Amino acid sequence: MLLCGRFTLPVRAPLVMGIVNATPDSFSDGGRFFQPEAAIAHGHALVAQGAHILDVGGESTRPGAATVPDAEEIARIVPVLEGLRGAGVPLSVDTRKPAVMQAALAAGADMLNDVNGFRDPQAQAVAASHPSCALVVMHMHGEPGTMQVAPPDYADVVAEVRDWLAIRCGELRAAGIGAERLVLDPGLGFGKTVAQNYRLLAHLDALSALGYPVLAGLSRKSMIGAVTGRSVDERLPGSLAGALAAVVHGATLLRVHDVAATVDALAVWREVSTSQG
Ligand code: HH2
Repeated sequence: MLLCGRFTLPVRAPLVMGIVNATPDSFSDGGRFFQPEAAIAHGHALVAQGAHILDVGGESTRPGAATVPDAEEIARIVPVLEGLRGAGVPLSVDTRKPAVMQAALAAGADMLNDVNGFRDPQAQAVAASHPSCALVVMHMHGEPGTMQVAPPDYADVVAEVRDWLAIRCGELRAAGIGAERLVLDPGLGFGKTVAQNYRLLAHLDALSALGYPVLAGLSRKSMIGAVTGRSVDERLPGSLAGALAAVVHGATLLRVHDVAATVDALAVWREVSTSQG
């Protein structure tokens, strides 16, 4: 079970995390849900489509993105969290800033999704000061502004990402955070080449072997475009194939833009897997 603020989630079945980007510039839906009313309506629609968690973000982390001041990011996400508090699912907040995490928890967030992997001691302290929020610990080399300029030449990307995540989890556990609050994420598209992203996707089980649920986020990303030749708004079929591959290889949470289509794909996959034996 995953302790997730007001909720406890089973981590056996694949869980779908629907993306709510309250940003003007996200790579696939920037500007569509920038107004709080639009973001709140989108969040409710994703829950109606079957989302198990909503991930609210106020800063794009696409490659090359500039950082947003804390106050601006807080102003973007808090009204959205308040508007979605009654949606009936856990609310995650996608931020790497301790002050934003603090404000999000005060506004009722159940989960902190840190693309920085809680590297920042202050982010660790915020997480430790809250008794029950879940934490998504994501691997990222460098930071979004520059991460794709020269992705590192990992000797063994799977082992290096796994070991990095294990260190972060060790730090969080040492800060008093229980194992039942942690989720690991390889950070697909964050400072990695296309080949490195696919290698990680094919070896997610190496991360789940650490004993924590694994989240995969590849929806509409350039790793899909690289093999299909499709533009961002044409990447749904490729994203669904990637989502199913992630589940087969050990992911229990999928972070997606297209919730309804992902829920359908998972229903078919689940039927096949329960018909096997
Ligand atoms: N990907 C994005 C943002 N946050 N968080 C986790 N844990 N894992 C991911 O793979 C991940 C993430 C990028 O996608 P999106 O939010 O759609 O775009 P943008 O960062 O441009 O807002």
